[in-house]
Amino acid sequence: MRITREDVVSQLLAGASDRPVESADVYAPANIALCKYWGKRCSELNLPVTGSLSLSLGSYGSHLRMSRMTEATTDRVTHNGVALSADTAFVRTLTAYLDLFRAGAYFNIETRNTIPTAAGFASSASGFAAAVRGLDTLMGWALSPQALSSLARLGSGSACRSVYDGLVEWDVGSSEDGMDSFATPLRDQWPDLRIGLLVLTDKTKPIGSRQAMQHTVDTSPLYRAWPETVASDLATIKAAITERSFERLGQAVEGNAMAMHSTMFAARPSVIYWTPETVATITRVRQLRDEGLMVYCTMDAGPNVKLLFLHASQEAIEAAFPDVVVTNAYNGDV
Ligand code: 2P0
Repeated sequence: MRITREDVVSQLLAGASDRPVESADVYAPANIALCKYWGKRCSELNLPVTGSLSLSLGSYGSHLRMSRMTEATTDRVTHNGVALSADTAFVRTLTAYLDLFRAGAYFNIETRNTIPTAAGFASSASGFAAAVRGLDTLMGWALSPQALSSLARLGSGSACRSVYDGLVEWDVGSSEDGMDSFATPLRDQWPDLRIGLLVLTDKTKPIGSRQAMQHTVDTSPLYRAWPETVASDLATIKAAITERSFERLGQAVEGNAMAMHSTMFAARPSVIYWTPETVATITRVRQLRDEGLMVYCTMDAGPNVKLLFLHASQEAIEAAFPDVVVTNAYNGDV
């Protein structure tokens, strides 16, 4: 029998306390995967083909205020101060997710992103992690971080990692209901790690990540090599973190992003997020490395490049990329 999101929600909420409050005001950071989540074994539950590992972006993420409306007949969603129409993709996905929890009520939701949204950095990760935190506070469930992570995954896979600050690993799990597929913070943290965001374009993406991911799994002959690549990269990345070997970390992180994009290039038809600016930035990063600056890059389902470096290199990075937005996962409590 096929397991539905409703089945999983009722399992996760069984035994939760029920002390609703008037409104909730919460925050969740965005995250950048150092080892990527790319491909699902179950799209209903957002269960991944492989594990993944990310670094949260500290104060760059989603603030969310949420309350229940008794008289309303639809949810009301405001994003960065603008009321969103019910037929935008974001509201449709969010509303379908809230259907899992509404028990007859509709929600008034105000979100505000601190990450540059127009530049395509706004992942669904911080939005869904904040929505889950909002629901937990509003309904007074007092769920465990593990349950919050699992609920966030049902909204968007990468959101399960945005429940935490710092370095976070999402376990692939093996059970059919996904109860063993949730994220936890790594025991080893690395406070000197920094992610730099580079805004290369504000054009909308040619294809959304959810669709691109499925298309790659379905059609790319290179996807067969992906699980093995991740197994090796995840092990290297975790070992490099434990050993504090930045070079080893950076090589595996950059290689993992390149391998993910290679699966997309080989999809039929090809998924190409890269623009000439993407290639120029990658080239510049290599040049800087040749000159002795320890900086690596990673790319997600979009044209923008994210830089990985250590705090000690921040000044040099800012000199080389005057527009870089430097994020620090360790602003918050890790
Ligand atoms: C990641 N990405 O690990 C990878 C790398 C994009 C490239 O997670 O369908 O929005 O909601 O589970 O989480 C983007 O995919 O996909 C993503 P769904 P999601 O960060």
